[in-house]
Amino acid sequence: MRRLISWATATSILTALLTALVVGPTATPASAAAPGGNTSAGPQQNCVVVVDKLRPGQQVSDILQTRCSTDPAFSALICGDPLVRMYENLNYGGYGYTFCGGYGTCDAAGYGFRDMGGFGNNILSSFKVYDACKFVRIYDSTGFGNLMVTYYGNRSYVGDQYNDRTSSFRISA
Ligand SMILES: [Ca+2]
Ligand SMILES: [Ca+2]
Repeated sequence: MRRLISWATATSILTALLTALVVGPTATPASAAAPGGNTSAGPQQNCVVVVDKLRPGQQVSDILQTRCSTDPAFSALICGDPLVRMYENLNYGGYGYTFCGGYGTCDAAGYGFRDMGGFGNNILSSFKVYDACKFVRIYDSTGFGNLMVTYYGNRSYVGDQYNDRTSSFRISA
């Protein structure tokens, strides 16, 4: 009866299988999520979002432009009037989104983002505000539903209670 494979082939297959068995369990384990870390699928991009000013009677800022990059240094670009930069991790770490004012910094009306879907929904762990922008209201739901808290100034961590929940926000002077 004819052998289907040679001994040499059988040996190399066996070696490959043993190597796989040995290497498999030693593969890098998934690192434990740090507090404020993003454990769900995040944007994995650094994005700049230029938004229109809230008009009288308007609840939601129109988005004028969005540009993203996987380069972490990207956020330094083109943003004439940064309003707020939102980070996926605490202490201003990880990927993030910089929201820029299409018509200057914040005033009392400020800017409002109705839906963080596509802009890092449920990832927010820390943020920095710029210039006249001071008050940040974060909401658990889209459309400014379920206000969680109003912050004044930068936050290196939004806290366990509100971490990874922001789905819409307002920012104003
Ligand atoms: Ca996060
Ligand atoms: Ca939410």
